[in-house]
Amino acid sequence: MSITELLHIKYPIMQGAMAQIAKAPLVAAVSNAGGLGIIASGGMSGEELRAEIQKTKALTDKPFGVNLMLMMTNIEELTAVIIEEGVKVVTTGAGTPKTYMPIWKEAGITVIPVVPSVLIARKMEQLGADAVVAEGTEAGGHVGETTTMALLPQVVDAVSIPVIAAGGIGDGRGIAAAFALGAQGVQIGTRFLATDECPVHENFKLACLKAKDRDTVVTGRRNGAPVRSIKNKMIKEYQRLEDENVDRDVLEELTLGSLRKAVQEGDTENGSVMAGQITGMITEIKPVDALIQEMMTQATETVSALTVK
Ligand code: TUI
Repeated sequence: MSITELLHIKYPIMQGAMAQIAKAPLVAAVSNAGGLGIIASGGMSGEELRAEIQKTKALTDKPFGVNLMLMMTNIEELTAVIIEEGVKVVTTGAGTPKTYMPIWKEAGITVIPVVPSVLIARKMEQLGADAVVAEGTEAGGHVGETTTMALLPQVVDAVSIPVIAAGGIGDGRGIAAAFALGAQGVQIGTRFLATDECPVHENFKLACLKAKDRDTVVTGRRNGAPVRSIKNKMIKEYQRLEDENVDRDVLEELTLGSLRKAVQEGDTENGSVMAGQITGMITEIKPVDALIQEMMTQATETVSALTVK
């Protein structure tokens, strides 16, 4: 079954679940445009998630999903809300969904874990995942080590479930490249930050427009939670402290509430501006629908340009 059939969507585009950002306005815009919008539940309580699901339902009658960030401790509470509200697609990140998989499958939910390696992709297939998102280190936020270019074909060869590509995809050329490497769909996060409907502070969008190809960095590798974000004052301080080998708590204190600072208050110097490497090629804020149309047209043109005449 193709990914569009599996998810009941028009275009093989999923929206990456960006913590505190991927809420009803963006999720509904992506689903209305023919992709799959995904609510990021990381940091939410059960009732906050329920409210976000209900807001999304009020804005679209198309399918959408919920992402569960597995470093959270309230997954069971969030799962109950997902089942009660009848959400049919769950994606997972930043950990293994092993304990919850039977509950989700029992409830008839399509489960799509995000994976950073072949080993974890294989594990997810064995656990009963319906598809996997293979996410390269070009992505924003919590990342693995392998690039999309190298990871994707290796995951495609290793599993027999559909593979969706993520990390470093920001336009139709990227979509075409992902399909060339065997993906059946793409998940796009960063490019959706710079859209009219994205409910992130304007300064965050402007930081994405301004950033160039080398302006994102990965910090926190030593703590076991590597995160890619746009270099700023806070990140430079973090790197200085990391070089000094300070205690974990000192680093945690620096990053405490930092995502909120950037996303909600627009403090892009002292906050955490998580974004992927493709932020360097974003030049324009546009509506989600126009962006998706443009990307699909460019993807189709890119593929047909390969045809031998
Ligand atoms: O999850 C993401 N990206 C994220 S989550 C996030 S929220 C956050 N906020 C502050 C600090 C840290 C995180 C921001 N960005 N992407 C999916 C992803 N999943 N990348 C890597 C993984 C992953 C890692 C290990 C998936 C499975 C896994 O399994 C470990 C195991 O033991 O099986």
